[in-house]
Amino acid sequence: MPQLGRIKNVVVRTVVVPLRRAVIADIGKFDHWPLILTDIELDNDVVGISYIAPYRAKAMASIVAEIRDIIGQLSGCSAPFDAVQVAQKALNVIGVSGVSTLATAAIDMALWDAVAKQAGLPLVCLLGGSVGPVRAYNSNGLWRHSVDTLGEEAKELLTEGGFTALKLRLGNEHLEQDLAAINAVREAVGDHVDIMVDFNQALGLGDAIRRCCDLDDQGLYWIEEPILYNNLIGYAELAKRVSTPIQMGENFYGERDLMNFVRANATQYVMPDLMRIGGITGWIRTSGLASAAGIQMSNHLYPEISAHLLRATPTAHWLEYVDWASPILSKPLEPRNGQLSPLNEPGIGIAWNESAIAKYSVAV
Ligand code: SMN
Ligand code: MG
Repeated sequence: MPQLGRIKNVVVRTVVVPLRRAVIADIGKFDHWPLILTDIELDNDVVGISYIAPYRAKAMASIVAEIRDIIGQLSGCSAPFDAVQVAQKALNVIGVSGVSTLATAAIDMALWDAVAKQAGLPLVCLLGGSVGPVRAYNSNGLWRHSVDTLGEEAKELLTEGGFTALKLRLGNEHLEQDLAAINAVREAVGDHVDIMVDFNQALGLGDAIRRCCDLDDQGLYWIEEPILYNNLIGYAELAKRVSTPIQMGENFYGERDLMNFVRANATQYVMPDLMRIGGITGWIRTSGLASAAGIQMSNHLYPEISAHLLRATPTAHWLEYVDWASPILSKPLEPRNGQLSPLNEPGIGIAWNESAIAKYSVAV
């Protein structure tokens, strides 16, 4: 009987890559994007790889240290389920959310990559699905910069891969400024493009109720994270009062966060982020709950890996497309007709461009 290999060696590297368009949102401004790359080599020579993007370059040192700590607890075991159990038990004493989950996710995804490579299957096939297209929106722009440039940028974003849906970032001080941003994009793209909007937690609850109700007649596809991500009671109030569907979940840490929001009827849509939800294991657990609750589920970032998972997610909704990891990938995804297909090769959908990694490498 073939068996999973055992962990022989782990290499964790850090890079900071340039962004084509600076990210400007209420949570911060970023013109570069830090990535932690984890390579787990097994004793059968299979190498499982993953990346996570922790936003802040200076935060990488603590996460890398935690990845190494967890690897030290695994005693060579390369089964993702077992590894997550060990990591969650060990990290319980310092808190399972936050850095612990990010580090666990990095390891979990590299181990799933190794499992898929040992099976000789793309991740989606290992999960019982098939390789094929996923409907996507282009999230590579429309940040909170001057309203004068939004229309042109919106047109560019549509042509970058035949997209029919875009995400615009809001959360300006005054309603009129948010309306001007929506109008600029709508006038540029016409009536047949779906516009999602994202507040990145900019508003307090009272202001959010007022602002979202004021935007209800704008034909927006969803309103994302109007208030602080963990304000469960506030989201329940918003979901009840606002007619445009509420989207959130990029800051869920593990499947229980989704369960709590579902039980409170606190959101219409969810969009877990692989780094925070607990990697592929966390996604699988979460997608089961979303399916049972009948809640449509999109991804946040990590399009290369999420494309596999969405094709095995019963309530799959939209793929968020960003190309931020593309500078260090040898086979970046190519959007066509507003869709993306997961890489049709064994693994979770990523392969390194080693010379680019050397170029963008940073010490932590
Ligand atoms: C976002 C993602 C990454 C950095 C800043 C903001 C945003 C999204 O919340 O949903 O794309
Ligand atoms: Mg968001």
